[in-house]
Amino acid sequence: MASVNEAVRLECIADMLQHTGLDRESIETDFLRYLCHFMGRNPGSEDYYLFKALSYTTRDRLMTYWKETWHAYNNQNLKKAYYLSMEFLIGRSLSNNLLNLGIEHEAAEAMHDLTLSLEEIEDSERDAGLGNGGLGRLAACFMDSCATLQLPVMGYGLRYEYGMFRQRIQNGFQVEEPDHWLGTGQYPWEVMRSEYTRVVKFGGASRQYTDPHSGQLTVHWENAEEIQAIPFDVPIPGYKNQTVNTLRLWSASAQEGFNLTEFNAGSYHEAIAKKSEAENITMVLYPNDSSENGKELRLKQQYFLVSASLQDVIAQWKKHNDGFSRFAEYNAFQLNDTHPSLAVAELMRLLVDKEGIKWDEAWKITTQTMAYTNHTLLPEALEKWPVSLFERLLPRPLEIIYEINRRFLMQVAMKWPADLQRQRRMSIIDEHNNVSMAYLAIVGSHSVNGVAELHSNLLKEGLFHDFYEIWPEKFNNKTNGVTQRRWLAMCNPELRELLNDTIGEEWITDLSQLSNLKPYATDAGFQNKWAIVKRNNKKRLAGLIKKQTGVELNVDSMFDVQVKRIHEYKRQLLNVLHVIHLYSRIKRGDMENWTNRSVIFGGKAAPGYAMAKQIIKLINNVAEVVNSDPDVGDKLKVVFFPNYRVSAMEVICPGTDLSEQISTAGKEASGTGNMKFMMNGALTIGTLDGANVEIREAVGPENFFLFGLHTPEVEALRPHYNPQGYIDQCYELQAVMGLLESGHFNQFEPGLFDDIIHSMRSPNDPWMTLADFHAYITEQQIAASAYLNQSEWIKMSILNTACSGIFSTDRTMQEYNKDIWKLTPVSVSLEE
Ligand code: 26W
Repeated sequence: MASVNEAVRLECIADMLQHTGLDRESIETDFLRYLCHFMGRNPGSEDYYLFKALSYTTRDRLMTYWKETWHAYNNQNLKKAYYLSMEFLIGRSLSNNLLNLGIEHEAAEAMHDLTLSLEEIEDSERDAGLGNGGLGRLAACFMDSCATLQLPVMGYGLRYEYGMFRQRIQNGFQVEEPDHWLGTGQYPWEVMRSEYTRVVKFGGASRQYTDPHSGQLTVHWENAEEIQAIPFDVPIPGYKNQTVNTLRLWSASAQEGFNLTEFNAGSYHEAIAKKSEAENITMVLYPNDSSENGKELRLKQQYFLVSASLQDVIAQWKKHNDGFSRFAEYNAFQLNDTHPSLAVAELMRLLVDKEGIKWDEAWKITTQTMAYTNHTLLPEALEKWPVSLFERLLPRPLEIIYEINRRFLMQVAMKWPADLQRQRRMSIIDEHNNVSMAYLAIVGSHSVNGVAELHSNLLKEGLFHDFYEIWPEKFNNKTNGVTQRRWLAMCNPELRELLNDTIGEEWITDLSQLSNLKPYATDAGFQNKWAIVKRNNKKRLAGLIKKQTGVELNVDSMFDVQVKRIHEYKRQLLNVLHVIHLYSRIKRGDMENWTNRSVIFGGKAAPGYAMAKQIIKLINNVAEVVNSDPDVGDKLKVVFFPNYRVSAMEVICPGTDLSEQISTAGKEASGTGNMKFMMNGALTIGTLDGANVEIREAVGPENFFLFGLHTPEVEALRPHYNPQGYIDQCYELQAVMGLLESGHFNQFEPGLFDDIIHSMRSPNDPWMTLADFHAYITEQQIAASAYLNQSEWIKMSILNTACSGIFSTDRTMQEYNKDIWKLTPVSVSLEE
């Protein structure tokens, strides 16, 4: 690469800045230039073109800062962190980038001058749905916070051609449709960087040989298939701070001249088929958030991400450094769950095989740089890969895992001599010849964290107890958060203005400032303003629901919302039982202390998760019966919001009164939807699970609707759980089960809900839905009565927002940084 002198570089920056003014006129000029010159359209053309033109205009304004940030990070010896994640659930970027650049108003005015609506243009952006749920969205919030905190953190992920499937509801059933989110064109935010292409190997065999000159024993990974990883960079702007961090997404591509021999031998067809097989690696996101074990392509994706990213970091390192003795001082890797935990073996391979570093030295570097975050307690979600699959795809990394395990088990034996049981329990390779990715991650990392207090404690006491006993110092907690830029400032503009007028704007970068709202909680004038904002947000949500489902909601009813992946442990079923209970009350005329409600569900079921799909069907059937019953009218409405996604949540959480967080205690690692709702002034009805515990602590028990068994009670009950006993004791539950079992909600679809009914009636029901039913409907009635006293409710709503300050990912990232990464913030300033 040609080296450019510093004066020229600075001149170039000055020039760029001059041509990308942040004022309305400059935005308008550039927008028109893109629209008319670059794309050959005009302001009357389809929203898609308008969106692209405005996105390019915005990206241009990020570009100077982006270059400068890159320059600042790479021209200094400073420590950097890399967030390795199979998922980044980014959602839309236009409105977010305008907000963080501080040019929302200017852009809106520029569009207005052209008689266009910024809101409509923003609305035409497709979600980048490169994630399943909480774990992927958390990664996206982390990226936003790191940029705002000016932390030198880079994200590494995969550029899936197809993101999370689109969910259509047909006759009440979920139907999955492919989400070709890139469309026919390009994602306007990304920049392809082919100069940083890396090569990733699969298959072949590992051979040892002795270097004839040095006599050194080395290992070669031979006859492997080689696949190119091409990086696409997405800018991640901080909030009004001139920092733009990078999310680098890898796309798989067959090498140029791929299989030329086969090609030349006349096997044209086979050669091309192999090419598309290579490119399959980043074709589609696995739409499953609990198990995808044993799927060859998934393991390939994981290794592809890890190998390309580590090679990238090492290549960057070698540009500025000789040798690896200080590598661990300057680099940190955070593993987002076990999905990228092959990084442990891959870093060892690169250091030992490629860089010629001795095992012990390489192991020190690896364990000092790697840190692992666990996001789930569900045993079925713990990744295990058959050794046979490794032998076929990743022969050399497998050898390295064997060696890691051998040395590790020696350590175990040393600590607990003759405890063979324990050695067997802790082995990275289990008795069924599966590689336990969690154990590999723990052994190879210096930090292991859970994502809420309760969850981190349960890891130490349960799942990872043996490991905690060897290395108590590794274990720590980092309670999740959400970014208030997207989840309050951007998605709730009316509340943002009210907050700004009341307590100033500082909360946007320091969420603890929200506590200054507390004195206003009982101020009648402020309560009034608060109520108006909430009502407007409910109108907006009702409008969207009407458009999507045709169901009309009464905005004065309580908006009771449960949106998240459909999973038995999250207990959407318990919520449905409550709905049926309310319906049954209406039918029998039991209307004492009644509160009108609109119950809103949303969420995707993994395509292969039959029970979750049945739950969706049940919700839709119950909705059908309830919404069409003239006895019910406005008293109760039920909707299933189709295709729940990031951009939907941006409308849903501001318009919610009651947030449902009702998982079986001990099962939800943290939850982050719970935090978005709280921040936007919803009250929570929930179990003592995940971060609910901390939410309740923060807001005070009097402002939280708690119910249900606690974790130890759940575990104590499990061996003698008797669902029939709960039915016998509770006439409301008898009524509900009576309706369900009589087929009232599946009159023309006999037997449809039998599996659901059996699962709830089973003494082995792991989620113990019926055990919490009575407590749940009791607490729901308390919430309903509370809603009748609007001034009290609004007070609690204000307090929920006021106490949500700790649930910012700014706080979370500061904790990761202080305890794990230890990076120094870098300020990027273009003023001089
Ligand atoms: C395909 C295998 C697999 C297994 C687990 C894919 C994805 C997972 C994730 C662990 C699922 C997930 O998203 N977990 C959620 O992570 C959030 C962020 O920490 C937490 O808030 C949620 O409680 C947790 O369920």
